[in-house]
Amino acid sequence: MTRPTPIATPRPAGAARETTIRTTCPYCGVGCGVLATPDAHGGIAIKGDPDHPANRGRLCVKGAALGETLGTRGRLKAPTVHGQTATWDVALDLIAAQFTRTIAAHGPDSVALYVSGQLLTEDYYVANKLMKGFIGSANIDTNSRLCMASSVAGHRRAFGTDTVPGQYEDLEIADLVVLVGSNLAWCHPVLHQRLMAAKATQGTKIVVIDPRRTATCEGADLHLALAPGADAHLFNLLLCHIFDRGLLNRDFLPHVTGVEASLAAARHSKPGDTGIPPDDLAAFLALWAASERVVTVYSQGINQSDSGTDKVNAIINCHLATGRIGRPGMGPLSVTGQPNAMGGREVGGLANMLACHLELDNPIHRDAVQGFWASPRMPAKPGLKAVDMFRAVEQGQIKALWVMHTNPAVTMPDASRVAGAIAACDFVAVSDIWATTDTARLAHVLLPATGWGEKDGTVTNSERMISRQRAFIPAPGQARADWWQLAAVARRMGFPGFDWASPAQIFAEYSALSGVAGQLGSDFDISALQDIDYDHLAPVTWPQAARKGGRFFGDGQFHTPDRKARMLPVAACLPAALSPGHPFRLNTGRVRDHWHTMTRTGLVPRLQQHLGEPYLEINPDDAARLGLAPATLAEVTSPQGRAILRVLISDRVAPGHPFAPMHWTAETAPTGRIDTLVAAVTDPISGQPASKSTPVAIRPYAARWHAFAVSRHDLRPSCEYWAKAQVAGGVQMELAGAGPPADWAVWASALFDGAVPSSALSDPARGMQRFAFVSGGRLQGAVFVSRDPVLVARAHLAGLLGAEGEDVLAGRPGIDQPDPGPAVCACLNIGRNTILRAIAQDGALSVEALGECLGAGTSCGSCRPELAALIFSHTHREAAE
Ligand SMILES: Nc1nc2c(c(=O)[nH]1)N[C@H]1C(S)=C(S)[C@@H](COP(=O)(O)OP(=O)(O)OC[C@H]3O[C@@H](n4cnc5c(=O)[nH]c(N)nc54)[C@H](O)[C@@H]3O)O[C@H]1N2
Ligand SMILES: Nc1nc2c(c(=O)[nH]1)N[C@H]1C(S)=C(S)[C@@H](COP(=O)(O)OP(=O)(O)OC[C@H]3O[C@@H](n4cnc5c(=O)[nH]c(N)nc54)[C@H](O)[C@@H]3O)O[C@H]1N2
Ligand code: SF4
Ligand SMILES: [Mo]
Repeated sequence: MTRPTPIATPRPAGAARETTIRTTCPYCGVGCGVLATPDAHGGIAIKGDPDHPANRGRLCVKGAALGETLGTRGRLKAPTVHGQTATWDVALDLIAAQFTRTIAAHGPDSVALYVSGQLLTEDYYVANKLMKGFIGSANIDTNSRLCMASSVAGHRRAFGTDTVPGQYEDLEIADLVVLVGSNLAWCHPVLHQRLMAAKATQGTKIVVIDPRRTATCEGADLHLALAPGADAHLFNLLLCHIFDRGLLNRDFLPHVTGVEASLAAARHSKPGDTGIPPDDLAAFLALWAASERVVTVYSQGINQSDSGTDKVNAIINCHLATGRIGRPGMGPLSVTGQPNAMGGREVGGLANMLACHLELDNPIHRDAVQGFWASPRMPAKPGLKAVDMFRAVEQGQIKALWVMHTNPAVTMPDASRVAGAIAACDFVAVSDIWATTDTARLAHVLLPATGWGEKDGTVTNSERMISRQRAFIPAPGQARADWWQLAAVARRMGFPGFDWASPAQIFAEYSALSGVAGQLGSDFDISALQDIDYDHLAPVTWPQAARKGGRFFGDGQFHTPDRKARMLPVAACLPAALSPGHPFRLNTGRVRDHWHTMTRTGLVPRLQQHLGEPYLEINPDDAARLGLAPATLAEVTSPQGRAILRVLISDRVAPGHPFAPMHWTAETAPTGRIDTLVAAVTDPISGQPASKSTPVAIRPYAARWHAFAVSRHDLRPSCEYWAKAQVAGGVQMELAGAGPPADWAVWASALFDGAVPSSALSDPARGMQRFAFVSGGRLQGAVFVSRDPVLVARAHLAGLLGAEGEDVLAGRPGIDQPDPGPAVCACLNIGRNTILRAIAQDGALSVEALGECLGAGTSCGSCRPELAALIFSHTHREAAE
């Protein structure tokens, strides 16, 4: 198993010497160790920590670009009240007074906290203590409800506790790794690299189960393109196969209940329900049956479903039936999304949990936590889950809301309705690092938080490894840590027990509470860490005790009253049928180089070059039927809302099942906000939204003109469609509209904030207009308008920003020279077209050959699956996307 590695001492206080600080990446749940070293130019050099057991020195492209996200420019540096800068005292007093007043008038359930799996454990602990222990309401929920809730519910149903049985190392020991509803190559890239390395050395078989052919499929032996939502049918069929082949594990079954009932329920699933070609299905069943060491990794394709919890249990059923759990190289493994999704679960951040894996609905557990906190009250019933919480805000039942480290106006399903509810709420406080997020704009009180690199605490990754995030740069302005903000409000509300001076003290209290939980039988007992040297805490996996070997349940001991695991009968069902009005099922998710609402990755030009505009990936047959040409715009509507997205025609998605990414906001592309379309349908058990299957209608967006602009300064678009991305010299923007402006020169001037174009070129017959803005002899900006999507080498034009004496309009920049295309290798900025040319003309027919020829894929390695995909497309002569 992975053992904690001793780490070097972080910079001693006051030391002037440049010292490398060990910290943890703030993005995905892989939880990679990062070395941050101040460089000679006032920046921070970022490297993977070779001693961190999660990544052993590797970083993906997002992690490697972390240094470029630091800095204080544009940050929220002081509290604001009603848009005016205020002191901390004024802002905190106001929050405390509003919460106190609201509770006095309407009871504790009239206030709520909506927090985040990106909070540090210490922040989360304080939020939970304040809300549950002192305000006396369980109305604290987190964006983990949108993310991990179905896994939590599935674990608790099967194991009696929310415990992840396995570890990353299991992926390297396994003979077969099944990735279900997980685009691991893009979303957990370093874990994917570890898996690919294991495949290269020992031939690990990999199966990907996803309706979409993702980058993850490139490294797989088998891709099952199942019908959306059919996962429970598939795993029910697997359970039947296990039984029929005599693979039930007779030694393990005494530790399991519900075998017969589960099998009986599974018999109702038919191969045709899965949508998988019979040969592929048979190959999968045979492979799973034949591989004792099998890990089934699952993520949002499972969790974000109206039957997410059932899907989780259908998977776990197969592992329990075969006893393939909790031993090296085998088990179900739910990979967590956010850096501290797991820590939030441990600390009881969800509305239906208590701290340290204790149960809110267990009076003994409640009393124990209340006693430990010496708190006046403790809610006996669960609080509202995220979707219901914002409904209660809308209906005025929740009258004071504090949102911390999350952007629900963008990422909640039915996002416009959620934004409307927040806007209409009597009192809203938001803690963020920016003032301009879609949610922050709706706040009455805005609190400046310290961000990554400025704050201290712990996070727990997908394999239960607790690592330190450490500060290595000063906080901008008056920004303060999230825990500090919460504790300060709690004290002002008159509550005792919120007097910590540091996160170390909070961690000590939390570990001590986990000891109390341990005495009540909880598996989450990290009390051995309460006296550790917090500053020097090395990554440590719980349970630390060697008796468990770092894994759970191999001994057949579960956390149910009879110590047995539960197999759950799963009555598999498919998502509700589509209606003629909304005949497409919209799948949503992530792209490789962006993190959620892009408040960090959006700052880094090289992370915009891979996929820098909101898009709709749609099958060629659908596109042809709808009359959607490549690179035009599509209008997507659902009963909830409307979006305009760039058309990306691709047979990676099946007919009827287009895909769109979730990252764009009112700041970056107002009509690209995908959750304005998504229905707030939830899983009945977990309350997790089904973010991947909204019925939509699609038609061409009737653009009369398209434009592409580059500018050294921010632009002021006034048209219906625009999407902005940062480039090295400023910004670039795609624009389009349904009606042309009366005067193009006036329009261009308004776009450039009143600047007067220094040159113009116009050909109205062809719908062509071009304007350039030169000042001080240097190009400040340019905009190219055309009737059809603009043909110009974007990177080339953006690269001319700030250049001297460029006659960009007459020179038709870049049109007559090869366009490198969107960057595939973001580290070395190597475009898709350059790579395709190397494949077709130079015969670079392997990822290694592309590396030798162009350098592509030789830095962080995140693009290697896509390089493989481009080679595959070429050699299989597929229709170009
Ligand atoms: N680059 C990047 N990485 C991230 C993040 C990010 O924003 N950007 N966010 C992090 C977070 S918080 C999370 S939760 C994780 C999410 O990580 P993933 O879950 O891997 O990512 P998603 O793209 O949301 O969805 C995964 C896949 O589910 C598939 N899917 C849709 N419907 C179904 C279905 O019915 N069945 C099956 N089997 N599959 C289906 C989609 O096609 C998609 O490819 O990523 C983390 N890592
Ligand atoms: N359609 C669709 N919707 C989805 C999903 C999907 O797959 N499809 N996925 C869902 C999932 S799994 C998730 S996890 C959510 C993620 O959704 P969100 O959590 O809403 O998205 P983020 O952009 O991560 O929001 C984090 C916010 O915290 C701020 N911030 C950064 N650092 C700090 C800090 O240190 N302190 C404070 N207080 N603030 C800080 C950032 O500026 C940003 O505004 O989206 C969900 N929504
Ligand atoms: S794999 Fe995840 S944790 Fe590791 S560097 Fe990339 S984003 Fe960060
Ligand atoms: Mo997530």
